[in-house]
Amino acid sequence: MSRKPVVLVTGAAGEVGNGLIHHLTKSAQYDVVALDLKGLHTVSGSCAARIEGDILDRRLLERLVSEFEIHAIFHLAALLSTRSEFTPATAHEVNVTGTLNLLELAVEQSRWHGERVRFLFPSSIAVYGLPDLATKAEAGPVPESEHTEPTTMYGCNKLYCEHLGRYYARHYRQLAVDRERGGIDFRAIRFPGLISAYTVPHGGTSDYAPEMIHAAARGEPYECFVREDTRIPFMAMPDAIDALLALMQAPSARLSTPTYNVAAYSPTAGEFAKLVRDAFPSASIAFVPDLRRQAIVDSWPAEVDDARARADWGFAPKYDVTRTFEEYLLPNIKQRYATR
Ligand code: AKB
Repeated sequence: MSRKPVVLVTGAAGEVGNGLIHHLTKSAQYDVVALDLKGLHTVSGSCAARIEGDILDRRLLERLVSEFEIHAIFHLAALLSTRSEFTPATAHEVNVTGTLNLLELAVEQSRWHGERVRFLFPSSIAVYGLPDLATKAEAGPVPESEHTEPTTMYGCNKLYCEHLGRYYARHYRQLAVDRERGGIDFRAIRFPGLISAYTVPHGGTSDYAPEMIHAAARGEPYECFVREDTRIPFMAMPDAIDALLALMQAPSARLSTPTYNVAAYSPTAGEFAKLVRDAFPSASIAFVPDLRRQAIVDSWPAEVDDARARADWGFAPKYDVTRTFEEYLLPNIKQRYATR
């Protein structure tokens, strides 16, 4: 029985998933299987299948092996940093055991069709843990190898899964007599805060930027939960999706590491608020720091060094902060709320 060669996207109904599937199906280069717990009706594009299910459901994953020939996986399903702090054990289950389940699925798939499965994993700036603001200020653009001491369950999960992916790609069954070669081609991107014109994230600690602009577009007052001087890296969602697609398509020989930093700009929360007020003069924005969430964001770098991504696979964000507002956010976000 022939199975359809497909690309599997988990977390398909999420912020990144929605945009990624739109691009994947538009190119018609891939048949896409969209998997998420719920919300798949929001996924645009003609998917080969939309499956509502849990990445912790091993019987469901076995069914995927029997029905599809999976050649690439974008594993986007995760609980983000703030939400994970309220349910750390559940976050570990979803973020780590869920990822382990998908890696096992990829190995099984590779056994069946004999090719390496490209496994794209969205890691995060949350894997970094700067110990204090003085160190954060002195650190400058942080490279992949420094300050990887996360202070959140989510950051620990993401850092561990980077190593888990590297293990499955390079050391899996290393003591077996019939050691299988290279079932998985694991590639990870440490994303900064992501800003979408179409969706607002839930449960993240970088959410203040997208929340602020969407509140202004809706004409609602916004209380920002971090200080005005808070600085971390951000990126427009289209650049995040382009980065995932570029890394997936990069020849393995070009890649010097499994995990890459990417970023585009690092405004302070106050600078972001000025851009929002310039765009929405009646915007009501107050800074009311939540000291516990503030401590998380203060442990994340102000900037990351993405030189490796630029050198190895040509990462080059299209949107700086000005273009993000003028060409991406404002025209789309105004239209989004005008039709509401
Ligand atoms: C979060 O805030 O948890 C995420 C992230 C920075 O990975 N948006």
